[in-house]
Amino acid sequence: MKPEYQSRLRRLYPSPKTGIVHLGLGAFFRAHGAIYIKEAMEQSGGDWGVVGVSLRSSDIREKLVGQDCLYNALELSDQGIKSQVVDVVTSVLFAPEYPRAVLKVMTAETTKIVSLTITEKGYCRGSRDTMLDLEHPDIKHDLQNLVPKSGPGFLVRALEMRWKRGLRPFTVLSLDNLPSNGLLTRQIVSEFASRIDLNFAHWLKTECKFPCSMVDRIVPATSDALRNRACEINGHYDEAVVAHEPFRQWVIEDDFVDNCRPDLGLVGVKLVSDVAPFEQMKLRMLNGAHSAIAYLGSLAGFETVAEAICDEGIEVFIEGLWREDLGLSLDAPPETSLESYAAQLLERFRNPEICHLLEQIAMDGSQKLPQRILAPLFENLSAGKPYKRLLVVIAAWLRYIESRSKSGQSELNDPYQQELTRAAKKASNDTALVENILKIAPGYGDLPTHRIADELVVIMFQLGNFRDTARFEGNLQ
Ligand code: CS2
Repeated sequence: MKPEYQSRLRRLYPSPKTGIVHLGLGAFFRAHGAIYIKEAMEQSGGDWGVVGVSLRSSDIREKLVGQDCLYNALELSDQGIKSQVVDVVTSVLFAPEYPRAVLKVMTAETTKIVSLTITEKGYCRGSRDTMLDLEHPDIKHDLQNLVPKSGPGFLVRALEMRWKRGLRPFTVLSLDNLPSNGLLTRQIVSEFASRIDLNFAHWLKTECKFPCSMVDRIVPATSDALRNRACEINGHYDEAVVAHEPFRQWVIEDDFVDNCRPDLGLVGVKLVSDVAPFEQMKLRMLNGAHSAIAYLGSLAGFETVAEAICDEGIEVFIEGLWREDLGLSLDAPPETSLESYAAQLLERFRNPEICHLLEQIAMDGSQKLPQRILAPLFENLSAGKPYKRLLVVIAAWLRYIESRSKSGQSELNDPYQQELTRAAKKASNDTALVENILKIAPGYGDLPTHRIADELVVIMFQLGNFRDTARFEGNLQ
C-alpha cells in the first residue's frame, strides 16, 4: 500500500484496543474470524482488537506491519467482486523472534481470548497412549523451558504466568478442523500442565474454558496473481490481501471465561450448547470431499477444485460419497437437510472465481484423513453401511504418496514426509505399499487398519492409475 493511502486509511480506521491474541495469523483467520469480529465491533463495540502471532514464518508480519496491519478482503463469485478493508489486527508478532513479547500480550489482563488456527499438526498430538506427543522436539523443549516454541507451549506457559499472578485465565478458542477441537485442546493443555504443577493443572481444569467451534469459509492461499488482481480492483498494491467465497459459517459453543466475548451472535455466528453435529457434518461432508477431490483430482492431472469437480467421473463419485458413505455416517444438525447441504457444497466447489489449488488441500494428509475419511470408514464398516468410496480415497492418497516419493517429483508436504516416502520407496508392490504405510499409522490411534488392508489392495488394482475417473463408480458395484 502507498504510505499516504495507508495513513489516511488508519485515520479512517483507528486501531481498536486489544482483547484477543490469535495464534496462526494465516489467510483463513484473516478472511473469516477477523471479519466477523470487525462486524461485531461495528455493531456493538467492545475492545476486541487482535494481536496476530505467527509461529512458523515471519512473512505475514513483514507484509502486515509494512501496511499498518490493514488489509483488503476480496469476496469472489460469479456475481462480481466485493472488496473491504479489515482493520481489527492491531499488531503482528513473529514468535520465534520475540517469544517473550508474545507471552507478555497473552498475559495482559486485557487479553480475554486466545484463538488458534495452527493447523492440525500444530497441536502436536501423540498417537495411542497420550494426547500430547512427548517425543515432539518442540514439546520436549517447552516442557523444560519457560519460553516456549509450540502452540500448546505458548498456551500453557502464558496460562501458568496468569495463574501465578492471580489473574483470570483467558478463553482458549480453537478454530482448526479437528473433531471436538475445544476438548482436544483442553486435553493437550491439561496433560502439559499436569507435567508442570498439579495445582496449576487443577486451576486450569476448574477456571479455564475451551469452547468447541466449527468454522467454514473457502479461502485459497494468496498468490501473486491474486495480489495483482486486487491491485487492479482497489488501485493500490496490498501484500496481505486475502480472497474468499461469499459463504461463511461459524458455530461456537457458548462457554467463555466470565462470558467475555465479542457480540458474535449479532453478526450471524451461531452460539450453541453442542457444536458436535455441525462440526461432524462440515468435517466429513466438506473437508472429506475436499480431500477426496485433492487426491483423485491430482492423480487425474487437475490443478484446482473447480476444474476437478467439473470432471464427470469425479463429480459422480463425490455425489455418491455425500449421499452414501459420508452422508449415512452422520446425524444432521437440527433443521438441516444433508441433501441441501451437499447441493450447496457442489455450488461452492464449482465457484470458477476461486482458484483453490488441490496441492493446498492435499498437504498434511496424515493429519487430515483420520477425522475426514478414516473415522467414517471404520464406523460404517462396523455398522454395515457403505464404505467403499472411502477406501478409494485412502487408495488415492497412497498412490499420491507413491508418486511424490519418486525422484524428480515435487516433495510430499506432510509432517510424516520422511516416514511416508521411505515406506513408499521400500514397497515393491501394492500389498507392501499398503502394509508399509498403514503400519506408520501416524495419529491413527487404535484404528484396526489391518481390517482394510486386503480390500485396499484390490481397489488399488481395480482403479489402475486413477486417470480414468469415470470408471470409479462402475468398479464400486
Ligand atoms: C481444506 C480446508 O485445506 C483443506 O484441507 O479442506 O481448508 C477448507 O477449505 C476449509 O475448512 C473450508 O472451511
